Amino acid sequence: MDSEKCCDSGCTPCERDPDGKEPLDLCNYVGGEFVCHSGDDWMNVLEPATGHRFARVPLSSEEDVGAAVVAARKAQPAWGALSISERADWLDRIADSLEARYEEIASLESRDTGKPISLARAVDAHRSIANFRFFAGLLREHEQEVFKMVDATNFVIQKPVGVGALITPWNLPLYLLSWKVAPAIGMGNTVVCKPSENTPMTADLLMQVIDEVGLPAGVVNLVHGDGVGAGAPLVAHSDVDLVSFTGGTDTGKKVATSAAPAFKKLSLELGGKNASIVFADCDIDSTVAGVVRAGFLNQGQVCLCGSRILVEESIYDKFRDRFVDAVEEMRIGDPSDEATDLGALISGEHLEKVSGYVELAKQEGGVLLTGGEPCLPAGFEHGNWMAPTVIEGLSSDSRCSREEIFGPVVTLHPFSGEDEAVTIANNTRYGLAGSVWTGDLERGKRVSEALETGMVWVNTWLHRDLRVPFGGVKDSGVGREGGRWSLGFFSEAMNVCVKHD
Ligand code: TXE
Repeated sequence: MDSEKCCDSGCTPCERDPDGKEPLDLCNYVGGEFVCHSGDDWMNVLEPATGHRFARVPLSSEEDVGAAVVAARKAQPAWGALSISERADWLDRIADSLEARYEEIASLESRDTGKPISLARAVDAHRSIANFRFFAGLLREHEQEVFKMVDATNFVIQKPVGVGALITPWNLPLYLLSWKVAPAIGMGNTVVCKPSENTPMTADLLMQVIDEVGLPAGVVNLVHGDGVGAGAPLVAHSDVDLVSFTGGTDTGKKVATSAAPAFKKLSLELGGKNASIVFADCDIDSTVAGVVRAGFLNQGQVCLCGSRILVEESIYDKFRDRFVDAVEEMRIGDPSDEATDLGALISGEHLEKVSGYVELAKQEGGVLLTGGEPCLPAGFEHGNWMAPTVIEGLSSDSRCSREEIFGPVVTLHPFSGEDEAVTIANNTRYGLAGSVWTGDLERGKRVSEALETGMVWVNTWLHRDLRVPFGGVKDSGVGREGGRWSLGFFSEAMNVCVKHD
């Protein structure tokens, strides 16, 4: 993005920054200090809803990444030597400080991502604090595993891995960054965070909090920048022992290619193309509401979104009509309005990608039942807006039915019988999540277990217990985080076998 243009319409920032203020220039956070990046390349941070520039993010380089890794390495021995309960106390201090800034997190996240303030409050701010509190509690409960033999005892020691690279995307910025930082430092690692260049603001706020609580210097570091300039050098850095990545599948491949030869511990949480499977015996009122939420939460920009809706033939027409009515009732517009259900998409580039899939759907024989065009709420002409879109009539083999669109676009597919539902649901390169809506809970579990995914919800969606494993299969990623799976990933298990009489 040209630093002199704040959007593709060619206007200059001064015409578009209504308050006329200079944008806030963000800094990196290295070794306990806010520092400028070594270069002078910047990227504008634009409000997705208005296109207004409100900050600039540094495009850091390999040199900046190197300094952050050095700081992390230097801090790791002392940090790793603390007791697990001492580190848990630090997580609670961070949570307390975040809690005091709850509303600020919500409004900043809403402004930075374009999501409705109600969502930023209920999901992003709430969960970011909960992540630190949850892992503080889990660490305190964590007991060393001991396996006794007749003549020996095995002690399992979970040691820190070392320096971790935590790379996060733009859809749930602080929610996902905190999900990684908390267990990573809780298990004694030190980290270098690289948030998305599209949504750097709450990562910056987290560094302010970390600075305020006085976390020892170098335990958490942050380098802003894009994938090529900062992300890739961070993954490749010879002194990075572990990489936890959440983002797109194609980028995940690049990360894996770079990390694998050095045998770095690697966790990849990637894209999804999840099915919501609706059986005729479902409670249709709660199912329509649940499947609309699963399809369009965060403007469909969640890897867990149910973007394919499979409906048992006998209720297809009735469900379709009820579903489209509910979609059309959603309010799209000003993210700062408490009544808004749908905000803007993250960027003009992403809007173009999603719009391209709608055009492709038409070419693939799809019929648009609602939506399908960019919409511009009054006063938000420079935002990235798309009306929620519902498409039917596509083959389950079509590209739009198998590829991740990651926007407010869902496809409807009728099925007859469980086997066909499972076949359609599994007919994609992804395998992250799904949901099954039925009055028969045995069937709900049976169909769930037949899905090639890492997670399934029955008669609900995104109902999260942080103790459970989170992750996917196939092109949705490798590994699991969450609960003890996070503690396991962010540590190296060592067994000490002590012989006795
Ligand atoms: O993700 P990227 P983006 C999907 C969704 C979306 C697509 C791209 O389909 O359209 O991914 O979104 C950093 N080495 N999801 O562009 O490119 C990058 O700077 C190291 C699903 O946000 O994967 C950012 O911080 N790092 C996903 C992070 O990786 C690199 C949520 C993610 O960027 C890098 C978001 C590289 N070579 C998008 N290139 C989910 N699973 O929820 C980029 N990065």
